[in-house]
Amino acid sequence: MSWRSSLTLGTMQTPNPTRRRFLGFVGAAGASAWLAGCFRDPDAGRITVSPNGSSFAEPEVLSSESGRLELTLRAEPNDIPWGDSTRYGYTYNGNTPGPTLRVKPGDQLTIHLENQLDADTNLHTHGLHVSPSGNGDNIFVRVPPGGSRTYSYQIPADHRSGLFWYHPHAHGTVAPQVAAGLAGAIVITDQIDELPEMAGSTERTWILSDPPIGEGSGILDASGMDRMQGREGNKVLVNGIEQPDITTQAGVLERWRIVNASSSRYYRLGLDDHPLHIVATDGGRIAKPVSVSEILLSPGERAEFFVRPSKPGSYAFRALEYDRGGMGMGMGGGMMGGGGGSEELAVATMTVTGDAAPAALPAGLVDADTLIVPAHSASRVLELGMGGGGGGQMMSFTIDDKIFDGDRTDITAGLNTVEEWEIRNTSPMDHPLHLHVWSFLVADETLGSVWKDTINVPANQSVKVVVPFAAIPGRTVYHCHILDHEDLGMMGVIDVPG
Ligand SMILES: [Cu+2]
Repeated sequence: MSWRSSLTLGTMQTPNPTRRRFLGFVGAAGASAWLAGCFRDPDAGRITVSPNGSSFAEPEVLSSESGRLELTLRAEPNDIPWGDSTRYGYTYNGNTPGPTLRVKPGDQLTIHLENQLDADTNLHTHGLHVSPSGNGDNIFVRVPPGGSRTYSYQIPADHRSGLFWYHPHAHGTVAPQVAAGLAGAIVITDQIDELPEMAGSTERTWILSDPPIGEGSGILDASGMDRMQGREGNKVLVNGIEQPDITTQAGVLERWRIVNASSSRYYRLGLDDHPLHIVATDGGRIAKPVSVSEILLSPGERAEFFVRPSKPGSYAFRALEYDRGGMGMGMGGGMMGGGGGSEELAVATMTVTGDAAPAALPAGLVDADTLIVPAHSASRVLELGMGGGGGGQMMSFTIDDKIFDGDRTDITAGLNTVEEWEIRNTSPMDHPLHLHVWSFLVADETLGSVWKDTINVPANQSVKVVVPFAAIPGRTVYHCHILDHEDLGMMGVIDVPG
């Protein structure tokens, strides 16, 4: 059995004062060069973004009231403010990321999607345990240019709390639309969020993206090689801002919720001199906080953790080097690419004032009984593979040797049964597998048993997950969350008949 961890516990990074000072200097220079900062224009309702050195800011937050949240999301191309210039991208209601939606278990969420793009789009609520049928989380429906559709999601009364997100899922256009900016956070809160340490913390939601930066729709084009490798931009943005600065005080409990909304980029994240006290993985909260030195977030994954600043200083939050493998075809030149190696990048800076003892962490979160892996009645092997591609043809990206066909059902599972899936990756690059609607349990070597909906399967390795097909029937998909791979066909259809 080969359980693998997507959240890895390494040794603590040895502090590197030289490097830290250097990054701090760059941050300070950026701040003085871009005095405009980040602010909300009350007339346009848009965030004006400096390319570098702005304060941390979050999208507009829309919260449910009396069990309901209803809103319109208008997807449209826009020239997004970028320093004293603009960059081309896609926005929801004029902004990227779109609004953060805060709801509770039992709520009804209604979203009127308007498509002002020149291609089909639609909406997926990533990680929500809601119906994939009818007007629910139905990714088979496509909304044509100029069209609209009303989505209605009944969030179960026993839904786990945590960070989820929404983005388009119209097969064939997903990677460019998400890369161009169409994403937003969904936060589900419950009694865990009311624990004194949680409620008293400084909560921040981070949407990480690496959009193409430039003018005109041509920036959304990607070469065949870029699509096979999975497109990556040159800059990492936090809520649309490059290298924001977080200002906080020693003794404050910072709580960060992070979603990797990049179409392909992996983030191996670490904060100088501060362990990360994990509270939740992408499927929900864990039993009690666990300290790690770094986390790896593949596309689609989320994490929630505490940071406990206690000493004054400026600390870099960085994406460390990560090699997610690559094509490595090595034939005829030109196809070597660079593989998927990401270089180290500064993501944000935390500036701490004062000197105080670190704040206390909550002793417990969810009841450990909710994390017990149930016995399974069926086992299944899924194989993620790459093949073909000779003679100048595009390489194929497959699950069980098949390319996506929405009219074909690949897996049928019984409602309220439990299956164990072994996901094998026979290719030389990592693929993060995401299953819609039904989260699964993973025995993480560091965190113990956790709920997840997206799991990285490293190159030439395999992982096992246990999936309870609980309560909600329907037909939907599982796929690689390197979204170019999904668009190229690395997706299958699962049906859980009611
Ligand atoms: Cu993939």
